[in-house]
Amino acid sequence: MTVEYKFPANFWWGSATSATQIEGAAEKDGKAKNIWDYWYETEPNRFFDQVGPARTSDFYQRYKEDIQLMKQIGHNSFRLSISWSRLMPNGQMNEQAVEFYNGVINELIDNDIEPFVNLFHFDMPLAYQQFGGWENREVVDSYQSYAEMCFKLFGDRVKKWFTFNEPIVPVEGGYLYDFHYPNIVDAQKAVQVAYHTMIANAKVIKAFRKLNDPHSQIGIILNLTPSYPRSSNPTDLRASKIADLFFNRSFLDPAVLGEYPDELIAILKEHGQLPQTKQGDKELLKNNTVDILGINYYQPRRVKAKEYLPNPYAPFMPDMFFDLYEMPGRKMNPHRGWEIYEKGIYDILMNLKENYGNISSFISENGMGVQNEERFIKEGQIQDEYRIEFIREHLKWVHRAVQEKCNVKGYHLWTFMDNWSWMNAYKNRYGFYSVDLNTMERKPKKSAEWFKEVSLNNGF
Ligand code: BGP
Repeated sequence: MTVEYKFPANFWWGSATSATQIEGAAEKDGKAKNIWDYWYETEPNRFFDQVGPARTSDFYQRYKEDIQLMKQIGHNSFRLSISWSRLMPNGQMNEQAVEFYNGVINELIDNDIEPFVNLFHFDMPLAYQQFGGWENREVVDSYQSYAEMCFKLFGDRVKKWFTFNEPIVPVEGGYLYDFHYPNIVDAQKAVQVAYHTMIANAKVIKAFRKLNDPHSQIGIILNLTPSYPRSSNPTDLRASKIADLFFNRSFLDPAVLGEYPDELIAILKEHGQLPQTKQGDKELLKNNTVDILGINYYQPRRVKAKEYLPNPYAPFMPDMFFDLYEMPGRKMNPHRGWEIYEKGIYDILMNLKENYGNISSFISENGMGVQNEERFIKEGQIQDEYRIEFIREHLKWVHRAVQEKCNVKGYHLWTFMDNWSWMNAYKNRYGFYSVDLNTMERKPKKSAEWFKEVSLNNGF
């Protein structure tokens, strides 16, 4: 077979998951509640089909079988997250959780799959949220203790660590647009939460560096949404630039460059929205940037200048500076309502090369959520041609970025098996494997078999 799109040696092929979305066992073996357990308990109607995080693919009990399935499709790496509320319920180490995560990590390594471990994937322990979560700077210190505990327990075997997955999402969902707990709308708090998250990132990196393990790396995973203006009209360009500042550079710049963009600070200052800071924060951020960046890419952001003048009395929101724009003829994933624009992944990588020192990166999530995939079963298998095409077309652009010397080292699909997702529960399926929630049976979709070939050939 000729491999037209060949990737560099040792490229990481795998998939990504998160604790709340796959583990199940939400109330088992000493795990404390996180905000998702609590929110579901109090407002089940907000979740698709009223399905909560307790009802998911049960990785907690089936991880050995699942790791065999990863191996069967050629994974050489896999991302999981550790659940803070499982590992340290009530602030103390939970032996049963240690045993579970040790089991998973060892099993992965024994099967030649490198574990990529993320410390925080949207799942704030309820006990800390009751003290304000990331609004409260003391929670940053608790998070640091938890991270240090993880390094101590698993750092002899885990060599790729991540401080956060998509830290902007809890800010948007929890403090601006009402799709994560505590679902309040308050831009000032949103800014503070965003800031504390990056302080937490820097503090944990600082603690990590003290371990002085030359074989380990630490990074952050950001959802980057390249911002494209409707036209080259200066007002559209300006609107697009501001959207980029709010939704990409607010995390990308402090994580990689160690400082916030001046333009972002100027806007927040002008509107009285600067966060509270402490002496020494600037140096902390500057001296503790990431080794590696995970890029989650699903969709671009199309932006135009505001149609109408914003109400001068309305509270501050990022959207007062731009409107979103539906580009005519754009390709859509109608299930999730997200635009599919494959070249976006290349634009992100080129931007990192040109403006962020070509930091070492990998595609940590990319994927296509589809409803009712049973419709596509033929001869007992889900024929998810659309997913194969989705991955292939994105990979072509990643390949081109590699040719142009972008420092990108791998591709992980979201996700390994169909799983529970935040408010959407089981609505959109993303996995290489389908999961029957009644029998818990896993079955490979066509994309799993295709991806196996890609991984084994290191290209396609
Ligand atoms: C990312 C998250 C994942 C996952 C994915 C798909 O933002 O990191 O946790 O859920 O998006 O999105 P959704 O499940 O909302 O369709």
